[in-house]
Amino acid sequence: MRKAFALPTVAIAAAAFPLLTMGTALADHDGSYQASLGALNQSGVTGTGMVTLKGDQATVTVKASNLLAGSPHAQHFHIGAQGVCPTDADDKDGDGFLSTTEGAPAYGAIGTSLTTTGDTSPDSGLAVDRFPTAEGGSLTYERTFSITEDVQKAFAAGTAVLVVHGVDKDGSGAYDGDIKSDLDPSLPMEATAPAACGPLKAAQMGTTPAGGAETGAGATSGVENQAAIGVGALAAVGAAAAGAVAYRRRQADQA
Ligand SMILES: [Cu+2]
Repeated sequence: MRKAFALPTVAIAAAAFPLLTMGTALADHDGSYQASLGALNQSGVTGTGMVTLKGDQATVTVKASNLLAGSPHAQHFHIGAQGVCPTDADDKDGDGFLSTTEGAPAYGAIGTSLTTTGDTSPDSGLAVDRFPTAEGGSLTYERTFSITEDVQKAFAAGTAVLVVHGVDKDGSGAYDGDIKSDLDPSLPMEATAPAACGPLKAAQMGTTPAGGAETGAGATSGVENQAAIGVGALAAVGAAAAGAVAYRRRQADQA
């Protein structure tokens, strides 16, 4: 009698288990990551970055101060290198600037562009009209969007680095100067040189109650976000191109 009951129970449990695991499975990078921003290029910039990952959805918060006021600041997750920040000693060409390229052996290439709207791919790396402007020298950024698999893996590997660009090195109050950007020679170096950098390290795990991840609400909102980003990205291609031209015109007028 007892044996007869036991078999169906096991069968039911086995049938239910795959559904249960699908609902509760955590990607190996899920969790919170934090960066403490340190100054590069003697910018004096300080700040913090916080990223919460759940599947491909990233909720990103960046706070930074002592930035060039009233100017846009490109910001990215850099990936694929050592997961550390360069120093001014990495100014290999000795032009007085640690350029974005000179920092790449330490922090890698752009994996995600932390734009305010639309596309977040590396293609938007210099879409200055869609990066936050530091009103009064400070910026606060928060956005939730999907990140690509290579960036997810970088977080898991501890090689994702938050970098904020744009430094008024000569103190003129604008991005200017004779040295041109290594990324886009139509821009001054000051507009693209890294101003602050911080490796994104896994924060304390286990702050989310066990079992809290299986709620359906997060997954639903994630799908909605993806749809919204898809539509936004199409519109952004044209806007980014127009914005970049306008930006260069403004810079040219100031020069
Ligand atoms: Cu960058």
